[in-house]
Amino acid sequence: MTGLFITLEGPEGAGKSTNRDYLAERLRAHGIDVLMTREPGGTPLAERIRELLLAPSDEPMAVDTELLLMFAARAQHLAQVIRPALAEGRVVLCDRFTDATYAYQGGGRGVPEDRIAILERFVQGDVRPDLCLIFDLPVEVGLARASARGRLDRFEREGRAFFDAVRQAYLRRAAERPEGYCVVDASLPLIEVQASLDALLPRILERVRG
Ligand code: T5A
Repeated sequence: MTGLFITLEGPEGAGKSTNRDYLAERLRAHGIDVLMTREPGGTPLAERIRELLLAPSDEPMAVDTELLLMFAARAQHLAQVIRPALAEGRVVLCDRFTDATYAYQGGGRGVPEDRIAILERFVQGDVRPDLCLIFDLPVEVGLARASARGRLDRFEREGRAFFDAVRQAYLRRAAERPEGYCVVDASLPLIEVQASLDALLPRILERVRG
């Protein structure tokens, strides 16, 4: 039995966590067994790696260190949480996954895609999201939402050009493989974003039920 792996992606403050909770609630209302998780993180050890990645520090983190820590956390998350849940036939809703690496480390930091692809194959084997929902919105809108929460993490301190590159990288990936992605307009009021998810629900339920 294999489950369904759905990832939620997008720039800072796009509403991924809010909408992951909403989607889980809607799927559960249909009797679907849902596991919610996030990256970087998702296990105690991976959450410790997340702390290293997000904490601002006087010592600049080398780009390769950041890339490898993302995949180290992912390896742990896959082993402990994602693979077992999929093997049990559950629906996994994951707040960020490897598309974030292509967007942030690839688009934002300039790591060549083929280097990321090598690590993707090494760490994930054949595990790929069945569906990736990209919550897209103008950079300034997302940053305003994220900064309303107070203290900024290491990524949120980046400049506008970084986040523009992240957003474009996400949109490029969605355009290259439209069958695996769904771009949601996350700049709309929450109720309208959730209506977009409601519209997607039949497609998701059909895939869960095979
Ligand atoms: N990262 C991650 C990488 O660089 N590479 C990788 O491989 C991975 C996996 C942490 C960082 O790690 C980087 C990217 C990130 O910078 P994170 O914590 O998941 O990842 O990222 P954040 O984007 O910082 O998480 P946020 O919590 O800021 O964003 P969300 O989850 O998109 O937004 P959410 O749901 O918390 O909402 C933010 C606020 O906006 C409101 C919510 O109520 C909340 O207050 N909101 C709306 N307001 C108005 N209208 C709407 N439609 C709204 N939707 C939500």
